[in-house]
Amino acid sequence: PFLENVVQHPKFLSGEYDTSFIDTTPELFVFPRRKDRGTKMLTYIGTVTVNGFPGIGKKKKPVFDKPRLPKLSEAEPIPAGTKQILDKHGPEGLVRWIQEQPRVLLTDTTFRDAHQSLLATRVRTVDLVRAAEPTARLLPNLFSLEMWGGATFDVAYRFLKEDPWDRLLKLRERIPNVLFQMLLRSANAVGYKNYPDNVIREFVEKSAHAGIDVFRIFDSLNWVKGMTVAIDAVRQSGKIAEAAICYTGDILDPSRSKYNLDYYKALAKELEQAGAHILAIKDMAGLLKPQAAHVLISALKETVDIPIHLHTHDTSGNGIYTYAKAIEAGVDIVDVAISSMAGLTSQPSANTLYYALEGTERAPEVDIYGLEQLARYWEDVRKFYQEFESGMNAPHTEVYMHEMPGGQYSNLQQQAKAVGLGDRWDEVKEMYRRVNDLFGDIVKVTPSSKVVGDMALYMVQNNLTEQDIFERGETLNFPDSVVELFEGYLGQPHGGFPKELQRIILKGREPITVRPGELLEPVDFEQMKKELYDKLGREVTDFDAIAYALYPKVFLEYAETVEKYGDVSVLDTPTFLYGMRLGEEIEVEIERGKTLIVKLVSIGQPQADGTRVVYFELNGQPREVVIRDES
Ligand code: 3PY
Ligand code: ZN
Repeated sequence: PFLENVVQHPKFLSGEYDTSFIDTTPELFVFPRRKDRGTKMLTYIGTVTVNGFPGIGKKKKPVFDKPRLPKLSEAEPIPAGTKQILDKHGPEGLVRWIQEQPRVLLTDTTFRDAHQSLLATRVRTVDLVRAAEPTARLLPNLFSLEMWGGATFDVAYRFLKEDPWDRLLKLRERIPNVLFQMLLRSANAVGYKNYPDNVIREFVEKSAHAGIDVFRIFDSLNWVKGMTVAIDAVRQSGKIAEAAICYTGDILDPSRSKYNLDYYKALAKELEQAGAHILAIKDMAGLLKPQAAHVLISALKETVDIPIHLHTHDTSGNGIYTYAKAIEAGVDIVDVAISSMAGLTSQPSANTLYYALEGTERAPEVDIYGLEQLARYWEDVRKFYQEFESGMNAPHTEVYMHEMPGGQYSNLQQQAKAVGLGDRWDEVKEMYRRVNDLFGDIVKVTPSSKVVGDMALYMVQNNLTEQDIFERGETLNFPDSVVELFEGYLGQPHGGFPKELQRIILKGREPITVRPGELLEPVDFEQMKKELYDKLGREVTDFDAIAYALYPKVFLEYAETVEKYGDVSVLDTPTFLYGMRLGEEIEVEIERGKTLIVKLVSIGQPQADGTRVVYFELNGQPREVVIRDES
């Protein structure tokens, strides 16, 4: 207030006062922070040590080995790669280059889908950043690195308390040679509902600017109309629009005729006409069997002129065989993960595919020694996240029955436990399939898969059958997500909604049939930034504004955590997840060249007010913080 009075004084404004002291004694204007970074960080460490981490609870911190990082000479320049081809020759030039390659190309998903599918998306930026330069040096021949989008954006803010944009920028700085790829849920962006068109455009533009080159765009009902805004925005940004068909059903099963070969061929043609540079087949659950892969890829190669990129999950254990058949049929690019982060609900292993194709004409150009070195690093890092493993430890052919996407399996299992259905998990899986049939056999991928999951939980929890839904549906309170789906807010499924069920669920309300984005008011980003500035009391970036537009509540909670604990992304993962052991000493590099040494000395007894004093040493000086004991 004092300063405000001064700067608004007429004499100050007219320049009558001598203000040269501002320049000569700048230290007068350095104000102490409300709470210093060291104290905030100790408060975080103390809190996790005393109360545990969400999803892990309070567990004694295990002793982990230091991850084995490949030792590489930094004197050599990083080899050029696909990024240079795109930057020099543009999307069309890159597409021509893909078509000239006799060998199959690889996308490495270790930085995104692999950990989304195996470790509930929990891998943190520090662990990715450490692997970044070694990946750029050891795997320069990759087509792309899938490293962003899908659930990583939301989980970064929600659970990891870090900024996904910061991840993108840091990785880009260290990996200048390989294309960066993200998964974009069309009108749902990286969220779970439809957003206004201008939010999608803004998101694409800023992501492209920050470093994304290839956008894999899919719609959770394979509704092309819902994908056009995103495809156009990517084309406008000068980047690669990879439009995806989500694969469901079984083209070789005559009893599943809804999604037959003609369906996929027509869709492929439509996406090519909508402007796709590349066509992706997104087999999110791993349902594409080897012979079907051969039939599908052969047919699509004849249908479209653009390259084809195949994505699968190895849940059934058939992944490598499926890829071998697809590669035989001429697929251009396949998605793999580094072996120690591959298999099961993740992608098939890059290392395994290398050996499967060794000596053949289409064998990928990849350094197996590089893959093995990176596998050691990921084997060690994966242990940090052991509490987030799904517990699936063998091939799971039941996926052909329930058709659950790789990324959903462990999530739904957690959801089931949370509502007390942990011991009825087999029933939930069966019900998931029955709900699919009830809904008219729909594509199941985020967010439509979540709706099927919500309905399955709801039916098991309330002991409902299909017959109950039809007989007593009017009196039932369906989950919100189910109502939204049937209202048309996720778009339109192939063949339409089952009419009678729709009538029951909507209880007389009219569904929409247009693109939801046409009905939503555009977001006024300037106004939103002002609003956020008032809420946060700090400068608001374009990145913050987009995140806030996508998930206001999650973003504000993230901002609150940063205010309270500072930037926790700088902590090593074991400390972030488990806190510290008594007597342990760690180093935290809070910014380049500035390191804090933290030692946990002791934890005091609980006080009458429910708090404990936690005693640390920070750079050798005693420091204590008071932590509320939640137990
Ligand atoms: C996502 O949307 O996050 C997916 O990975 C879908 O498969
Ligand atoms: Zn996937």
